[in-house]
Amino acid sequence: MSETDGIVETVNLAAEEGRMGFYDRAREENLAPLWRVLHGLVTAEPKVTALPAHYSYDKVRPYLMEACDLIGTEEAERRVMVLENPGLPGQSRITPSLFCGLQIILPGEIAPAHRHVASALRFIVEGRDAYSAIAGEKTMMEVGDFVITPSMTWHDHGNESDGPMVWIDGLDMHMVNLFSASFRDSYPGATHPTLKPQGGTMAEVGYNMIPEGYEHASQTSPIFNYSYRRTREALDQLARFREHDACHGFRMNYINPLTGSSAMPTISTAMRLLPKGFSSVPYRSTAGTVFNVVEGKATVRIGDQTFSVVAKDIFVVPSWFPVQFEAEEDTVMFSYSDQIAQAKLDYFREKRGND
Ligand code: 1HN
Repeated sequence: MSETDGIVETVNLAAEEGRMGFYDRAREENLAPLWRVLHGLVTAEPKVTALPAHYSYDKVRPYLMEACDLIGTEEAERRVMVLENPGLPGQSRITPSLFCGLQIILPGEIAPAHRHVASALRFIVEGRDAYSAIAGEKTMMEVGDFVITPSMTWHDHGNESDGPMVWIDGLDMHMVNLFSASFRDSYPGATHPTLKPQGGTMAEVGYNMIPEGYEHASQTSPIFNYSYRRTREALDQLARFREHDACHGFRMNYINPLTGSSAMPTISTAMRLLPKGFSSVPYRSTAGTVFNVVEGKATVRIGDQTFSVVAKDIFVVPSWFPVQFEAEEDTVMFSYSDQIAQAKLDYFREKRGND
């Protein structure tokens, strides 16, 4: 990026020489000429610095295990290896707006209670019989479950099994920090108190009914564990009678049952089934999207790069890169993106097909 990369094309560069003294004096007053930067600020197409990337679980897992030898959950607060976008190194970003990490918790360990403005999602990759306690209610987590920690709710995690538990942490703190709106508290104690029995929320809102007088102030879905068992069954039933989408296959978006909008206010989440042999029509959108393969095997073309992905792998499709899928087996993929945040701000754009 040179100093004149954003200069308006009609500006006479020779004449600029004579204006330098003015620019220097203006800088003393914290003033700068827009015409030298305008087209860098307002680009004709998305200026994408993130790169497509594939994180093979086979390659990443040994690092998670090694981290367990090196640090405990008490010392680390959260034992998470950050998935950095190779185009955005050192920034804890998988896309400009989204965080992605892999958290590992061993039998008997507790990730201590805290809360923050950033919303978080967990997507379970490996293990069983670990819980997340969120706003006073515990949920047990299984592979493929999508679990939500709403903004500013107390949460702690524990592993009651005899093996490691690994999940993806997806957070929106880069959006929060863009607005300088971050707050965080630690709970005085490893866990926070129980307020509701396990399954209480599902009884309240999980059956397409709500109790008389029920109130829910947050914009985040009250359902905080969308179980894989139910999601997978929905996809299977859907695939029996509906046409698949040419770009997305059989795709279901997670919603807040109280509003019909996305389950989280800033992060869109979805699960898709790509039947064996399915070859998608290319698709691009301004929503940078993180994928996790739950089942199957596929070839994913992102821009001019091709990745072979299998169960548990993670890959990222940055804004405006065309993506195309070839399913070698029945393949199920979870995804999260900043689509809903962009849509609420009237930014979101998408294109289907090859143009
Ligand atoms: C966090 O609070 C968790 O609660 C996981 O498990 C990952 C990454 C950045 C900031 C906060 C958790 C996180 C995080």
